[in-house]
Amino acid sequence: MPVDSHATIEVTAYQWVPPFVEGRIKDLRVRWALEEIGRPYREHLIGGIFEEKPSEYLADQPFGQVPVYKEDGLTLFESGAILLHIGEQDERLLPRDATRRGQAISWMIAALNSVEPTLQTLIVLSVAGAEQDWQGAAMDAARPFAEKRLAQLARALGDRKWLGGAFTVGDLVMIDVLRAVPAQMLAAHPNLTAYVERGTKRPAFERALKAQLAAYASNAPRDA
Ligand SMILES: N[C@@H](CCC(=O)N[C@@H](CS)C(=O)NCC(=O)O)C(=O)O
Repeated sequence: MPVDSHATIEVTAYQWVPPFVEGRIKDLRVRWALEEIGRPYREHLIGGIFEEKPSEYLADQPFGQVPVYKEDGLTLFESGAILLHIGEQDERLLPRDATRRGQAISWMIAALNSVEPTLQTLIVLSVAGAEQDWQGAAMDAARPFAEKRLAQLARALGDRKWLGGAFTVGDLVMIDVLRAVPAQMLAAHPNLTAYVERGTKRPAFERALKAQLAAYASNAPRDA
């Protein structure tokens, strides 16, 4: 429901990405958060992921990435900063109570800063190292860092439903980060597998994913 061409909030997304990253682009986090609180947004589709970004776009997002978020003259980049801003507007994503709020922010930063980098290294090596004779050794060297973070996270989550008790932006980002974990690596931690399933079964997540995929479906290049 929240995709609405007349909405005051604007979220950038790509018109097209290669199939293997469909559903994995980070505007999804922003769409998901807005779906959770029922805030409408309009999409600003900026072309293909590999296209050079125009200077006007780089003025908003210096690294030429998505997402960018605009609302009433405010322009934000970095999904974490955007989610904090959205959370400020609704305690269903960011509790007002200082302790629970601090936990939610801590888990969100942990997802972005402690867990995601270990997984990104593996992803970069799997793409950039494809068919290179050093790939296996490089991935073997990087994998223990990701495995250690997952084990630590599994221990911290324990048998709780969400990291801070109730669902927050911390869970939203952590679950999106964990979606990139290879299935057999995640399977070592049944509680993390169940956590990701719980998050991605939320109707708001399902609507956000559907909206992102719909943008690609209507804009895919003919020769793709
Ligand atoms: N730290 C940024 C990362 C954003 C990001 O990685 N965006 C990717 C798509 S998921 C992108 O636009 N990549 C294109 C590029 O780096 O040129 C955030 O969380 O917003």
